[in-house]
Amino acid sequence: MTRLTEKDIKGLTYELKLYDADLYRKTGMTLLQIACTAAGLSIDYFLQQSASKKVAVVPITVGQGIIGSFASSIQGVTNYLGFETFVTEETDVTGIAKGVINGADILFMADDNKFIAVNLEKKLIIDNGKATGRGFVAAMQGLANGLKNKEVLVIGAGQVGSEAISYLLSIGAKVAFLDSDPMKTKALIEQYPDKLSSLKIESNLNQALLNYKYIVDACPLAAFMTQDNLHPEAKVAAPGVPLGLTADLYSTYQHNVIHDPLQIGVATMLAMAVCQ
Ligand code: 2YC
Repeated sequence: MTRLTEKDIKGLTYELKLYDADLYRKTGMTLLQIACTAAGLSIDYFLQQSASKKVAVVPITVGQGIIGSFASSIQGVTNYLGFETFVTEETDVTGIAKGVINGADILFMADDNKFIAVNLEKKLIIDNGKATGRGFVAAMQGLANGLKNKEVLVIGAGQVGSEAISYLLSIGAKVAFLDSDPMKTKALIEQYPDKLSSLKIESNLNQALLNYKYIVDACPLAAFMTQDNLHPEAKVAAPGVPLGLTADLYSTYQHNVIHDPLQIGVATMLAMAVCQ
């Protein structure tokens, strides 16, 4: 996924209540329900875990370094979902050590290439890309009143897109996808030999956009969805940045769009990390 900037996430923590209310209006699901649905665990179990498990977020300085508000935004989401969370004062290895010493059961950390949650007790690594793909499909189920037997276009077959495809197939949706890299397309088809009747490759983005009501935008292109090239009743799941819709379209059409820079991905990482 494209690297965040502080501008993308500033204020996220303070707006979580409003964000969750908006999410509920669009999908009929709360952030908690979306995360637990995507992770396949009961809300009761998640809440029971929140009473006893502690989360540490460790800032990582390697490569392009710290992103302002990144660690505190993660803490904001895990706190909001009921888990006691602290951001370690130290960074990198010292931060990891301090997190464990101060009793964290789950660590969140990200370098320039990977953003993970680690369940220390269960030796489990949850990747943000996978969690984001599942979380946004779970939210899309709410937006679409169920996706079984419905046709969904997934744009981009990278980490987020390929997990979205996998989850969509598992809930009985009919998936069409396209990716600029033919190798990724080929790899995906080979991954699902028994699902070929529910899996279709599209080759022309503009043509595909007009033909599908449900779209998962898992590609790094900015502002390629406009008033003119979308299905008139399109509903879009658009994880992360940059946003695939033009700012104009998003301002008038956001009631049919699920979009955030971190929230659903982090919430789903937490649910997948506490797993039942
Ligand atoms: O502040 C820090 O600890 C930095 N090392 C965090 C770097 C995150 C880089 N990754 C991204 O911006 C995006 C995430 C939204 C998920 C994947 N890439």
